[in-house]
Amino acid sequence: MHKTPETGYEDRVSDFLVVANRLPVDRFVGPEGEVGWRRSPGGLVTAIMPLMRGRDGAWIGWIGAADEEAEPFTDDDGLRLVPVPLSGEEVELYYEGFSNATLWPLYHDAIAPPEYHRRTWDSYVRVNRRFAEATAEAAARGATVWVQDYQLQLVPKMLREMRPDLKIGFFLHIPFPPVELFQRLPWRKEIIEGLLGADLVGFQLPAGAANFIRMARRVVDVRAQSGQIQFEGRTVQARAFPISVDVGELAELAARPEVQERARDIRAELGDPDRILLGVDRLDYTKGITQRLEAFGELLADGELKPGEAVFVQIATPSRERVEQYQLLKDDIEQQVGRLNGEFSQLGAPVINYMHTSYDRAELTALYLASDVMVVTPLRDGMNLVAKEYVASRKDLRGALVLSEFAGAAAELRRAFLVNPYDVDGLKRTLLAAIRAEPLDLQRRMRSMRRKVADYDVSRWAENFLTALRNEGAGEAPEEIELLA
Ligand code: GDG
Repeated sequence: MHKTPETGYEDRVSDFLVVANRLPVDRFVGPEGEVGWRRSPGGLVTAIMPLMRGRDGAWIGWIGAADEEAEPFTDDDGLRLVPVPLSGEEVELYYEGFSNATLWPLYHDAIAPPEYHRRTWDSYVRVNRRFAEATAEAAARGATVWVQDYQLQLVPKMLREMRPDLKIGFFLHIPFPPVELFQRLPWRKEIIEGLLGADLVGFQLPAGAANFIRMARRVVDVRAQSGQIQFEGRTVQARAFPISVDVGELAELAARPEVQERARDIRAELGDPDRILLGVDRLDYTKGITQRLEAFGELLADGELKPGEAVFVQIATPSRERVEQYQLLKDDIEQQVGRLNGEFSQLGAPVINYMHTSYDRAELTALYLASDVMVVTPLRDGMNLVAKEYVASRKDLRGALVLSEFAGAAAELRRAFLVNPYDVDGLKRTLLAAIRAEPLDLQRRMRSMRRKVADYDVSRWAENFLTALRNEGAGEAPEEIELLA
């Protein structure tokens, strides 16, 4: 697309653009060798699709395969997809390197040591510029742009320089760390300035917004009051918008007879133990998987739990497999599972069922319904959708949620069995309390948590963010855009 000299951006079509590291589609090759695209399931795309309907929406992102160029295309639902290519080297430096070996651990309390390399940073800058350019190319005059997450923190500033007419929002899905940690980053000023290019910067929790404002005060010359930052003659809002799940979709799945049937089968296949404990996570060191298995193992070793009385099912979805810390963690978990099963299992009845694979939504929902105790013990987590999905699928008011205090979700789900995952004894006590809780107690807790999740689902999250963005002063937006039909 080209800028026509006298009219500006009229030939650029999209007036609402989402910019994320990944496009919400996966490529597949059919039986005849033909290439197609399949919508990848995910809360973000479900939340955003209704807002795209009736508008000229576009999604800008990487197609997930290195060294592949693809032209913009429109999927079966009418969503325009604009692929941003990444070379193999950029996947290694920008994605696995700076995003996942520097920013991810740093923003999660440096649970794993963050690496600082100038080469990966240079690649991060280059790739962020490519995303900004692709967006500037595709956006209509005065369009609204919503940039997602830690891989793209430089895009708001770059985009504003290219296209001051745009309204730019940014949402960070992971925690924004305290000043003491963030200031280690050699490129802290560039990141803060990158984010300040937005009109609205959204965080999961108020603490994230407060950390960001504190850091902005420290590294650049800004004034800030009640979440409003004055920067280079503009106002930037920093606020919390806790993300949620698609409650309707989960309720529908959980009500399907075949899903309920599958839940009963799962229990039978596990040997009908008294209690099934369940963990569902990406295989990531932030999720506290080894901590929860250690506590479970000690309960068996102490004789507090008898083998056959309780079975642990741990799903660990493969993730970032080429990053060293993830390979180490995978080995650790496998060893731990092997050791505990070797020690406590009986023939044909392992105490831990460990699956390093991913399942479809229906199977996941059946697992939620089959389990008695959902164990969510991250050492740090922006929100944790699994906790909210569990609650949204338990219309039967059965089941206990054990939830780390360090998951963003703990701010809302106060009636969960809250726990500090660093405290092994506390974790053991809490697991036991959840295992032994009275049905009436569980019902009361679940009812209260379900109210919270139902009141504020993922569509409300998206609407709230976009309403706040619309009401925020933008660059030179020529007219008010009706975002919410
Ligand atoms: C980041 C932040 C924040 C998992 N296994 C399977 C599967 N899943 C789905 C879950 C859930 C999602 O993946 C995981 O979301 P989480 O929120 O738990 O964790 P992150 O991936 O770390 O997400 C997090 C989130 O962004 C949103 O802002 O909450 O704090 O870290 O939806 O159900 N889905 C399927 N099969 C699986 O095997 N289909």
